Amino acid sequence: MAQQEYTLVILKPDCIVKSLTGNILTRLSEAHLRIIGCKVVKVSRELAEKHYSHLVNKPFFEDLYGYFSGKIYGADYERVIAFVYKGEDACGRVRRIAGATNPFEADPTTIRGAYGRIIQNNVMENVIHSSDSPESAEQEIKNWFLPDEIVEDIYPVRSVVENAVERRRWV
Ligand code: DAT
Ligand code: MG
Repeated sequence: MAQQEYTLVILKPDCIVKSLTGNILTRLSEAHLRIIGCKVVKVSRELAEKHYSHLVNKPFFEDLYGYFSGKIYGADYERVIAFVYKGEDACGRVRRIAGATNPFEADPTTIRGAYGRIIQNNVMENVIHSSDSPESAEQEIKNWFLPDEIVEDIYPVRSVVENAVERRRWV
């Protein structure tokens, strides 16, 4: 079997605001990968800083955070949808369908070229995140998902017994 790869895909808040989720997932289905994890996430400051650790010190980080967290769109849109995809050349295949970072430079047939734009403060509304390499994917997937939130064991795990952890349950 061909070498399997994993990639983290995030449908960003502008994707949700524009009701593009189904459309983008259809585009991604052309990569012939399989979804092995999926969840809706309200992005905390801590998670955003981990995810964009290479950009935390950039002057545009505050604006990037406002966009990526969805805060600039209001409380109904403070969420993203995160996926783990699996398959041959998963990172490359999704990146090619997603297109270049800057929507104005992206090929118009890519997701970012077709649906992205630049808004105030030079924020790139570029619809989708995808991991740029298997190494980035591993770090990013571990930031976003617990082992049991993915239907296959993809990286080594360790067992822990957690006592007295307070959790919320339905009444
Ligand atoms: P990509 O999302 O293509 O992997 P990246 O990791 O370099 O690109 O940057 C992450 C996001 O940060 C990107 O989707 C848009 C934003 N960004 C990057 N460089 C920027 C810049 N110079 N000005 C404004 N936003 C930027
Ligand atoms: Mg990146």
